[in-house]
Amino acid sequence: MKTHGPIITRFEKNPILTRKDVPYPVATVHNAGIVKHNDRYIMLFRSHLLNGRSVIGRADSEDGFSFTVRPKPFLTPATDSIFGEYEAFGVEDLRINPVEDEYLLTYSAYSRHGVRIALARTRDFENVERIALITQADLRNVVLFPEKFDGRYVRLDRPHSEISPWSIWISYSPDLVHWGDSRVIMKPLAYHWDEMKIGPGAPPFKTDKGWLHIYHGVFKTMSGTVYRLGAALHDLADPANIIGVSDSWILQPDDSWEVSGYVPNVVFTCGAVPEDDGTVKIYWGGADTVMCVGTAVIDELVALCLTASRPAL
Ligand code: M1P
Repeated sequence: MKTHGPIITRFEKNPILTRKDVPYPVATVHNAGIVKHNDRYIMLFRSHLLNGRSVIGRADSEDGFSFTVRPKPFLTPATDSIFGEYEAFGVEDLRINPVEDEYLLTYSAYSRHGVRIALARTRDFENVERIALITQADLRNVVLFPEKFDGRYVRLDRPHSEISPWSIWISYSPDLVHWGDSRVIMKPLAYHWDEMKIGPGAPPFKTDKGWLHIYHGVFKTMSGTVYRLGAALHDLADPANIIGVSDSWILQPDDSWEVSGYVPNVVFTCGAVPEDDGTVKIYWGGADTVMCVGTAVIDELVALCLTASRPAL
């Protein structure tokens, strides 16, 4: 196991995407979901429009580092049906969840009623079908496991709660629409880098030792909050069982575009791509303003969870 030095090696040409790369007027490019589809990397990123509301853009890449943005946004707020009512203020922080033979898109839907999570599906990133609004208000950061367990879909989410610190919960569904059997599985740890709140980050991916989940944790300082990334390992057969959580963060804001921007001191992930060579590309928004990428060795992340672990609950 690595005992010193960075766990994530930042790409030397970060940031990989900024508002200057977008052919329509936006203030930011951040918090992108990403997958490798037909040997191409597809990134669905969030941008604040110049009225402060968010849409989702699409960028494509051959190598996972150099991206070209499509001329028009990929997903804008619906204007009809129940989705129109709940997406009126914007769509944010989309995750691309590869589940069985399709991609399930989970994203924050904002409206005068608060924030809730919408779920849509695509197979080709051309046709998108909205399925359901899968949470009530004040819930964010939903990621899905790539496989069903006992015939049910499984998700992680993060209710907004001032009563119990913002924690990570698990829920199950037979049909993607109705969710239940919810319970908390991971909490912020007092006097620790993630003591204020935690939230699911990238959709979990399979390793031979467990499902690896990169999450975000927040610490409150005298001059604001700091968003960092951590790693947790879930049991392969029962993802509600967390078998290890890295005691130390794996990434913190260091580069100038992570320390300063739309929201200072933020690294926030919505996507990671495991590669055949045993590495994983981890993507994050810097200061809610730009997109960055770095590479880690999967075995080192797993070892960090198993050998230097803090309690999950
Ligand atoms: O500004 C940092 C992040 O704040 C919120 O995340 P969370 O509710 O998990 O703390 C979101 O607005 C997120 O988009 C943003 O990056």
